[in-house]
Amino acid sequence: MQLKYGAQTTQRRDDPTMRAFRRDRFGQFIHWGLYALPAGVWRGETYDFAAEFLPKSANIPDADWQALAADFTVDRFDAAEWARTAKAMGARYVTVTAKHHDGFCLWPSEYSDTTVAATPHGRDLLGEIVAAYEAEGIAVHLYYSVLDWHHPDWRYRIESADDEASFARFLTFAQNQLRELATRYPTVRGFWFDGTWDESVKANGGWTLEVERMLKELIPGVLVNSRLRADENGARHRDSNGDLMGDFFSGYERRLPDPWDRSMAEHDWEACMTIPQNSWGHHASAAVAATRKQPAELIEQLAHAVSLSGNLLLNFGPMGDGALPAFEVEIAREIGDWMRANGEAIHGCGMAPGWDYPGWGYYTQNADTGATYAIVTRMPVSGVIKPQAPAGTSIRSVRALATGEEVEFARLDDQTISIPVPREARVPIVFALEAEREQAPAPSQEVNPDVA
Ligand code: FHN
Repeated sequence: MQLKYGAQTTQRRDDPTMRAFRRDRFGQFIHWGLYALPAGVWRGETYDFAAEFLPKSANIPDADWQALAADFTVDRFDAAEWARTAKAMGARYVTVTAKHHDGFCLWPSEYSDTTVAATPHGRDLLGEIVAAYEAEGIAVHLYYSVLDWHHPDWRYRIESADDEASFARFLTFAQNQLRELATRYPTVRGFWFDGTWDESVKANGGWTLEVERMLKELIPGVLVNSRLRADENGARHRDSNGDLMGDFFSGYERRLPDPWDRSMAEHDWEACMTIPQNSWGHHASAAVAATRKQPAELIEQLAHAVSLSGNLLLNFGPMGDGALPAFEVEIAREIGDWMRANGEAIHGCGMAPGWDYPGWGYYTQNADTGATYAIVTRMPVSGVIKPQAPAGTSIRSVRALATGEEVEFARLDDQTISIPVPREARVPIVFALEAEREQAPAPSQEVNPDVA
């Protein structure tokens, strides 16, 4: 089907920026805005739904919500500290909410009346974040919610000529803001769109394409996630022909594909993940806290994503005063300890061709070096894992990645070995597997009497 606003190419990007994003594999998501102040609590009542949805959960009038800007004094905010924490965790890029659904902007946008300019300090918090992360060598992507609860011209659907005129104004506003962002922060590596699922946006596939073009013209090579885009039929992420729009698929949110779904490696993709069950912004509720994932589970999710050639974007929700909550600092520290010893199996790695999903964990492989890794996340009851190399290859040596020590193994057949995993080993444990093609049988020395 010939499409006007669908995918502009079926080719996968393979330029330096895309390759860098692909190699990074692990990013930090930051959700920070006015919602970090009430943290899910309004007038003494706790709303356990996502903290950033509080204006809706508690039915808060917009003026009361925007008045929070006066309390957004961010006394403990230190962008350099956030960036150091991310780096030590092993994150190679950050995606930060420039504007979330409530419309509040972390930069002093000239197009909006609800921005950091309305806070007592008036600081360009987004600019500070961009500079601090880039100083640590961490690439920055900007999250932008098209959905905007504050803007008078936002519409969920277009039902009248009036709606149409309002929404046309809204799209101009959003495009102006995006141009402003790309012009103020030209070093950013990506734009991450959200809040694009409503009928109004889906009816404006042409606008989504135009925005992608504009950003790529302003910042050559910039990455745009698939969530921005809709085609003329309202198909999102993938156009009506099934082709991916944008540079990488970003439809996995708080979930991951089946670990055996090897078709995932056909395109670039990224899954985003919360630490609690469902809050992106900082939440003060004990019930929400009770749903927090452990570092080992988050590492498992990272290994899972990389084993299917995807990235994981792990969310942090700093507090209203700008400090990172202690539990997030601790999680970042534990993941960082693991990454320092085992990051070789993550950064620069992707699917290990021919190594089937083993059940006890994940295989990853570095395409440049060919090194293959077995990341054990679920210890079999037997205490033994049995890696199986692809047909025609055989495993020659095994090394525990964290210690570098050679590991004894038994050969079960040409392709399969058995490795006893020490009972005291804390999963996720990683083994570096060296596999080689089996020697081709030596040519027969027998003389053919007919030609001799
Ligand atoms: O509603 C938002 C949510 O607050 C958060 O920003 C996530 C991140 O992917 N996206 C939306 C839901 O899809």
